[in-house]
Amino acid sequence: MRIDIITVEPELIRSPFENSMMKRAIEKKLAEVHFHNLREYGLGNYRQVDDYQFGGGAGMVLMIQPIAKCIEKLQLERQYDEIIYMTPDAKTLNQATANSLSLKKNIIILTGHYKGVDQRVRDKYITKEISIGDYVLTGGELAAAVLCDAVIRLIPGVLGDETSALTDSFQDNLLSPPVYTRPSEYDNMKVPDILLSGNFPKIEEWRADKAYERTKKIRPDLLDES
Ligand code: 6GU
Repeated sequence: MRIDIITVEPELIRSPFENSMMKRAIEKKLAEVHFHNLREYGLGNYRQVDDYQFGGGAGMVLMIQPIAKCIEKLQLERQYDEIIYMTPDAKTLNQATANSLSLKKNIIILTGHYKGVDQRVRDKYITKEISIGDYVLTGGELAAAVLCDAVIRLIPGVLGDETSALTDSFQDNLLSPPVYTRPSEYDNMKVPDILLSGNFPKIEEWRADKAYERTKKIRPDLLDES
């Protein structure tokens, strides 16, 4: 999978890709990530990328021409399955979206900044808009890193069996059950006997019950979805 990220803050977003799971995925050539500094496509000697909004109001808006130039240059080189715009005024990212994006070959992610991008960018180029939650970040860069983490870890071969994404919270719309490790007793708090019993069918049953219990208590809305 190839991901092209268009941003005005490439340095802000780089480090998650240089560590941990995403670094390994890139080293194994299961994912390829390229950063494009929007400023290099800016207008005039000052490489302008934003301007005041028509109609007045606080905050700058990213202009269409630099974004168009960058996207169209990329499109000359390959076909893109999705051109995604990260913005708080969109549907919230969930596991189903991450699963479906992990099957794509080439995607572009455009990150907004300031007041966002000129609406005509969204109308002309964007095929999917994603928010990562109901709160406002200063820019879409960190949100893009979150999206990439959620997607890249699902690419076959990125995770080993022992960390398989198939047992994650949300993969079946349930939160994960509690987990324990040594010691089996700490400060009078004991690990549930069932987990030490060696009875694996019973352990799986216990985990399923706990996952359901936890979901019902903390995120009952998940039980209503599908
Ligand atoms: Cl994708 N961008 C920004 N700026 N804020 C957000 C977001 C995205 N998702 C949640 N808050």
